[in-house]
Amino acid sequence: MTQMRINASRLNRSLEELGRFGDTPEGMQRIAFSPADIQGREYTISLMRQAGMETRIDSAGNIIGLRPGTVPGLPAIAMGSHTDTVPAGGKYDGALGVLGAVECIQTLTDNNINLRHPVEAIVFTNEEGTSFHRWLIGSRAMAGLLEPEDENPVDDLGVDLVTRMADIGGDWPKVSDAVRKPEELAAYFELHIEQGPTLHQTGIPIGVVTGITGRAMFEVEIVGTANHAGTTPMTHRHDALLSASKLTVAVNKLAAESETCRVSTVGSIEAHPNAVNVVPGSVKIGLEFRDLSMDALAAAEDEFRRATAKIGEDDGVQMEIYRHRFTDSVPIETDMQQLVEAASKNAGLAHMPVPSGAGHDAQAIASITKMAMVFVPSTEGISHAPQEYSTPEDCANGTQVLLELLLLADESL
Ligand code: HGY
Ligand code: MN
Ligand code: MN
Repeated sequence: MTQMRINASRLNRSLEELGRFGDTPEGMQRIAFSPADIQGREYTISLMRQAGMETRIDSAGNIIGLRPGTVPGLPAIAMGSHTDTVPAGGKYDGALGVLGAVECIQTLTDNNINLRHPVEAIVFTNEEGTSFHRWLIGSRAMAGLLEPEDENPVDDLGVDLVTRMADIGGDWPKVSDAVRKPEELAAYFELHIEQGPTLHQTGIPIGVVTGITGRAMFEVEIVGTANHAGTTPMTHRHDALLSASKLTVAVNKLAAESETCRVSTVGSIEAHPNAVNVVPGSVKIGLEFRDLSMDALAAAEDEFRRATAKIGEDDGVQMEIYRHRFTDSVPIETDMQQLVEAASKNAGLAHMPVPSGAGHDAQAIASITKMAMVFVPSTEGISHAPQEYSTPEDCANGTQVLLELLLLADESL
């Protein structure tokens, strides 16, 4: 175990501080590009500078803090995550990975330790995708994985991405400048809360992430006939909300009953005109499937399309499916998992292999460099909710492992 220890109280203080930006009685509302997100980004930049990093914002709005290395020409070892949250989210998702990275670099500075490699702490833009309904925007931009649909979408308030990016210091028309070449990075490490129950239930403090889930995401517009709720006979209705409900049950059964994929969720719904005395004329739902197997996601899409067509026919409603590009699942290389195991041992902490059911910036960055992820327990496995919580000890443990990982990588890569 190295003598160098991160400063646990400083780390947890910064988590509390960042958690103030966007905190509401309903949970965290630090949605990407919002005023709270901008405040959280500015706070994080101030911590990076305090830790002695040079900071910059790339054209995709990613914040990159840099601590130079001692050996000229070596690629950087990067660590990071995101500071944006889902609506009514928690204080630890993303925040721990960013502030843990900053704490590691602050600890190096405190101890006057200079590594061979340059070290970077990165805040990726709009990881959650709450804004624009497209996730991993910053990390996919850095990895050169943007799609035509990312060119300049308009958000739910009618503001385009070029404008939102300018608000946070990005320059979306020049987003290609944000692309990093593989030779620029030696590795990327992401500390994150597990967002599931395994570590909490087993009492093991560190998760060695074995792979990150794939994801298929769709929106469906269901168009029926708006009509008077009091006068329209039941046999004369084309009730879009009823059809949406049948589709919701069908999507749920894909995972819950036929086990076509690991999980399936209808997470958002908009009914129009959303009045109790009007038979709903149109409804928009957002849904997603997740699985480590991309074949399972393809099978789920087939079953979902069949169910959608049948409900449309039976109910006499129109069904319009919008398919987002699938996010590929990413296995984590054995040698990188072994590095996390060694780092956990150096930190004197028990560890176990855990797959990630959540998506992460690491799965985009994996396409340009080696990567590894470290998990800490989520109390009761809860996340994406105000009850999301990881103890100060768990947060400090994960950050210590991140520091040990950085030191091992600096020697071995
Ligand atoms: O949705 C997710 O899996 C992640 O929290 N963005
Ligand atoms: Mn999340
Ligand atoms: Mn996250």
